[in-house]
Amino acid sequence: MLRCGRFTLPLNRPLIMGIVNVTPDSFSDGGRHGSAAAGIEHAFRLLEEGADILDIGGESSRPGAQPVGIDEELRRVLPLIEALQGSNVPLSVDTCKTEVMRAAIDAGADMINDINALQGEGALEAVAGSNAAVCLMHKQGTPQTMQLAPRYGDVVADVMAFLAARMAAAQAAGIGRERLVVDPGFGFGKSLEHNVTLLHQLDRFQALGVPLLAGLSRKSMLGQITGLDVDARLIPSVAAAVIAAMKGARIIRVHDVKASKEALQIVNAINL
Ligand code: 7PJ
Repeated sequence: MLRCGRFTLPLNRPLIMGIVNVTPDSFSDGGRHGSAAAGIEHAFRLLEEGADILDIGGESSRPGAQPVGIDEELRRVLPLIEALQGSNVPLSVDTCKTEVMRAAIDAGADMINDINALQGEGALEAVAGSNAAVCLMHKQGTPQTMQLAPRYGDVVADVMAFLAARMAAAQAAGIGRERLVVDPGFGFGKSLEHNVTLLHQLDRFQALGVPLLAGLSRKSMLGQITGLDVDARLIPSVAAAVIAAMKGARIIRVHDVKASKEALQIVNAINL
């Protein structure tokens, strides 16, 4: 079970987290959802397709992306939180800014998805004073520089040690384990070999004892393997989602909800 704001989520089967980007420079939708109205429309489509959670993001974290200001990020994200309040699925907000976390939680967000694992000033406290869930993700470096020269001793052990330390920090700040999710952060300061090793050994992360989130949808590792452009990575993305689910991921973060859901129905039927 995951305590997630207004919801308590059963995690006996993998849940689909649908990605709602409200950024003009999003890596894989070219900014087609760059306005609040377009973002809301896209979110409703993902709900119709069967998304179990929506992940609303107002700042692109693709490699090389430029940061956005607090006001601009709030202008992008808050209208969606408000418009989607009645939709009866948990609303996650993808942000690493403490001010955005606070405002999002006040507006009704059920989960904070922080690619910076609450390492920002005041971030632990912003989440601790709520009942929101939080996803603690690993990355090496910053989106501006992370793909230049990623280095690890043992990538799985290093990423697990980081996540264990952030779980301890979160719990020390008063965020109970029942609100924690962890994520190895595919593509965030990782070479193709690192990403492949993490996916191959994803089951090891279950030892951390909290639900595991995996985000592989349309990522460049899939392009490196197949040679396909970002808009043509549906089938590789679904294959990666299936592998992640079979290795124990309990939340799968995807752009293509309908196809992912159909594929995971088969995984669920076989795992029963
Ligand atoms: C992830 C994310 C991920 C979590 C992004 C993209 C880049 N949050 N935000 N995990 N990726 N928790 O979608 O390609 O892998 S943005």
